[in-house]
Amino acid sequence: MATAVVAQYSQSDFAGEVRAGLLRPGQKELPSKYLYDEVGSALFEVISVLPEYGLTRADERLLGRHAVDIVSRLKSDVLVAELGSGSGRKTRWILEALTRRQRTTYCPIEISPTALARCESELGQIEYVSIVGFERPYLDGLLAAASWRRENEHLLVLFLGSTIGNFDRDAGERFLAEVRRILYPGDSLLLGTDLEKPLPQLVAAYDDSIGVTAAFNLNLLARINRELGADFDLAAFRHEARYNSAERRIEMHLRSLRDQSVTIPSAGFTVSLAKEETIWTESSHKYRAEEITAMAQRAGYRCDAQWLDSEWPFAENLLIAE
Ligand code: AVI
Repeated sequence: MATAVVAQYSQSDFAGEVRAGLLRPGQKELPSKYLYDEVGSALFEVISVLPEYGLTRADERLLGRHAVDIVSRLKSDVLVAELGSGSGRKTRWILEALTRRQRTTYCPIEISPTALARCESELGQIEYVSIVGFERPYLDGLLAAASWRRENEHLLVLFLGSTIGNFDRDAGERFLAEVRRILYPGDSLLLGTDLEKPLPQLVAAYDDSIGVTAAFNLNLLARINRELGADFDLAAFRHEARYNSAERRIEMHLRSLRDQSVTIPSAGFTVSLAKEETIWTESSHKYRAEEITAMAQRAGYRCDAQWLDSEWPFAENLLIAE
């Protein structure tokens, strides 16, 4: 695999965002993108096979069942770019369906070098597929991948796994519009979205019985200890997953079990936490199928087709740039 450019979050970006999030007035926050260091990405892989977390299996099932139909709806000659490729396992279905009709260039866009390497070992063996990886944030990487397209080649952007749900609803729509600005009319975006489901099922998915999601969440504090020299006592925090019904999202928090103060030398500050105070680390918005069609339209797409999973409410949406 050719890897085009290296650009990870710098330690000073990390320190600055940790400082801003923990010193902000009111609810303390940490950006969810920092959950995914090497340990966090490995824990997320485990989450994706937990019995309580049906999201990844639903995404894979839909792609496995409908890849041929999805690909048949695309204009011919397609360059595939994937935002946040992860391990690339789900993408195999789409690439295999495409290679029945064309040689395919696949551009995974990933901030994590480990995930890019895993993606290459997972997908690099598919005949007629060439991989060009971009180790960059999504939109930078997409711009770079778009510049690889040949004349008459259409772009198929994959944004799977309901990562859109980790954006606030408005920010998600703005993001779709920004992706649209990089596309030409007729290009497409395959968007995976987790749908609303009964509360017990939803909460269990983010608070599993063997504590993997708790470890995933707490690893963010452990990462700050490792990389910024902080002294978070992990035993003094508890993972919490709660459903915010007004916003229709699961929120992950870390609850402080006592009054405490934590020093983060590389970010140059000390923060006090009261007993029961929480640090908000992630939101996972849940959608309604018709809401996605409307949101896509406002962002400059037409929803060509939607495939829904019957076991775990989840939608695969094929959006065409207008
Ligand atoms: C990556 N993303 C779609 C996951 C989700 O379901 O929001 C992240 C996750 N957080 C806890 N469990 C899974």
